[in-house]
Amino acid sequence: MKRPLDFAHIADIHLGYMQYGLEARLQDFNNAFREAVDKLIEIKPDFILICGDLFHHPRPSNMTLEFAIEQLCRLKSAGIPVLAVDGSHDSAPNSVTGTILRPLDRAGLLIHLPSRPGSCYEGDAYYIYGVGYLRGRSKEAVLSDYVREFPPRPDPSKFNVMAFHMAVSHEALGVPRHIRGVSPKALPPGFDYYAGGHIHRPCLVRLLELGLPGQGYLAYSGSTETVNYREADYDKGFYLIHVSTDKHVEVERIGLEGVRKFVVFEEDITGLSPPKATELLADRIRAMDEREAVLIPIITGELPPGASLSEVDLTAIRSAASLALAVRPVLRAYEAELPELTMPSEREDIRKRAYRHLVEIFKGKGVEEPEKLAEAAIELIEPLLAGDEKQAMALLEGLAHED
Ligand SMILES: [Mn+2]
Repeated sequence: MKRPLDFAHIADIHLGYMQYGLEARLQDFNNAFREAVDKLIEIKPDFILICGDLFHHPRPSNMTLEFAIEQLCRLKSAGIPVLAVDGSHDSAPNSVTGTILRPLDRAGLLIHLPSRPGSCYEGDAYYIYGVGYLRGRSKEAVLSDYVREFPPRPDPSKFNVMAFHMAVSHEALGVPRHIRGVSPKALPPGFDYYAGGHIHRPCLVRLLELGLPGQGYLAYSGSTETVNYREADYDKGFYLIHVSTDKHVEVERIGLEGVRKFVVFEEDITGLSPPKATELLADRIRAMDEREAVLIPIITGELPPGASLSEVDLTAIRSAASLALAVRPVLRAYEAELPELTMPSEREDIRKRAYRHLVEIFKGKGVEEPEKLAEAAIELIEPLLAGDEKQAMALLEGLAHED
């Protein structure tokens, strides 16, 4: 290579995402990008690669667009070119709408790789090939179609980078199993660095480890803010790639500090009635409460027989915090299946079984004196079946007036 090269790899910025309907969360995504831009202006790399999902929506609000333009203008003034591909969130939803990245390209604020001839951009020391998010059920098939239509032409005398927004399946990349991605072998060969977006967990893997030729890496830079509470633990930031003239690659992680804190914790409510479970969770929220944090209690376990999930008072749990920005309970507990009733032989037996069954249901609902209520329910059956309304009313009134 003619000269050493430094470039930044960033992705999944999700501008315009108003998580939980909170203006503060929308600002968080803006703040994370602003912090990244601050750092990038200081670092002044040769170029910046945005590997998809700059925006959370294909048609961002005017406010979000204004913010993005402001930041892209700052980079332009600093003389740092921005190259981008679209992601699953900001790619063209249809051919009429098109992608938001095209007008930004036309305005000279970024280079939208897929809009450029050959889906690439070339400098004196680098060749960058970009593939945005590809719609279609078989990602390998749509990728191979794309590569056939726009054949990549990596230049061995330059540093060759492929920017993409898709999941690559390999255990070293830790891509969740439910995400069907392409095999590393489906990627076009000849690149020194494969810069990925779409997977929000940062990951840096040697090409050799993926069975690909070359000394470089395949990397996901991860997201810049927490798009889903499951990603709360992942480091937020981007990569800075240093390449020497003999193509020796060193990758540096640049972390973002101003990211919103999430406190995610699990609480098992097995055996508790819904009111008791609500109480326990409210207590836990008060104990975990933290200024400006997002609290995510994950409620697990099995409710007692007869109790239903809708009886867990999520509003009471949410309002137990006084310092946190928000409390967002995740209800993963399940309702108990009631024991199956087998046909008894005697009439007396069915009454006993029904009684025991009802006691369990009322206990689960946190009813006081469940035995008394179950007994009354059983006694009601006979007059109801006989159409004896008077007798049924008398029983009900007796129940209401007893205390
Ligand atoms: Mn994303």
